Amino acid sequence: MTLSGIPRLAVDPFSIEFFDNPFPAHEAMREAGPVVHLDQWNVYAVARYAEVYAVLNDPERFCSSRGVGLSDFAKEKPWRPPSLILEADPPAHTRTRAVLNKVLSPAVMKQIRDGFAAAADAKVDELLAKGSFDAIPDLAEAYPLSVFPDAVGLKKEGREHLIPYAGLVFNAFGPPNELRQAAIERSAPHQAYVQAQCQRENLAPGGFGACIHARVDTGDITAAEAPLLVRSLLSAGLDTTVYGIGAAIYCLARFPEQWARLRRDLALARNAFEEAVRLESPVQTFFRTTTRDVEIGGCKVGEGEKILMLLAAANRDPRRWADPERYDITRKTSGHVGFGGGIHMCVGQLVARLEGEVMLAALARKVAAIDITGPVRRRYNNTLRGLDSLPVTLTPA
Ligand code: OVV
Repeated sequence: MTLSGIPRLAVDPFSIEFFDNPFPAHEAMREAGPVVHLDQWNVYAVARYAEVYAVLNDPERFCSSRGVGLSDFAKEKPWRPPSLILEADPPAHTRTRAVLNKVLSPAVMKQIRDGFAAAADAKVDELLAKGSFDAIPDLAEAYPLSVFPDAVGLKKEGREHLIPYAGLVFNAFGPPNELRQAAIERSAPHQAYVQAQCQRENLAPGGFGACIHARVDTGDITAAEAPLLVRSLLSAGLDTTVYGIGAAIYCLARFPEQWARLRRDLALARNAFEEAVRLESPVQTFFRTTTRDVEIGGCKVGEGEKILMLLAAANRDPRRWADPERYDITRKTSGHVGFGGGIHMCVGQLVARLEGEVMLAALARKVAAIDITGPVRRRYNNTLRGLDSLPVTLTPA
């Protein structure tokens, strides 16, 4: 059956079976056509690189202000007040984006780099002393938790809410399945924590949070907007890097020749992280909503339709990537959509890359081998792909 020539698929990209092995379904969606219809949730989807790229780069026809999850804000009340950057279109988006661009700029990265690198070194020394540990809680979570909340300027108390809050935000982009409903049901304490920490008086001077509030004084944003922009950092700035670093460790443990290559040339650390973001795509999907009748890849889609962008499938599209399943730390990774693309492309990408680079460089300098020593367990989320447990043993260099 087709809708004006658009293939209809029964794939549910938010089911446990899909999360356990999304790759055959990614291929089926790419091969079926440039646009497919997913009957389960009554949405269109694009899985090929060319169409994902086209949708990301046409924010006038494919908007974000109606939400970048399944829920259409024109039809349903959002579960929290919309993000002023993620869930906004130009011209509103342009002003808030400029503020976060400055707060997370290359100049700011230069100031925080040595501290982030020293913390990565210290974490690797501590883990080498242990020898065997779980690379998800003890490394992928522990390292970002040791640098990012301090960089934002958060107080010490209550930080245990940060990862559950982010898990909730990314589950909430999905359909009203068990994962989303359970996360929202348990969200009140996490939401209360985040709301309080976004206030100016709770953010240490010099941090990302205080820098956002300082833009109220320059007239770039209002006092009411500042806490919501801090909320974006707490929503998107921690768990994403946890999944990204987890992905990189998982790749380097499974591709020992790439690990050896990295150890021979530490300058590859930044691209080794980038390639893990391409291959694993910690953020698997985002939606857009059509603002008018549109054509994508020769297929007609009406106004007000949700379009699911399968970033992860685009990042392994053989039409775009040679040997797409291979983790190759010397690959030309530019153009991957693991950080999205276009005007909404990850505003925190420099922080993510900094954390990934300094952690992989510290490991490569101090560790001879990373061996997986126990059962690998997946963590299920409607948007994020990553592990819950990765038991490893490190051999010192
Ligand atoms: C990219 C992203 C993910 C989740 C939340 C937000 C952004 C936000 O702006 O709140």
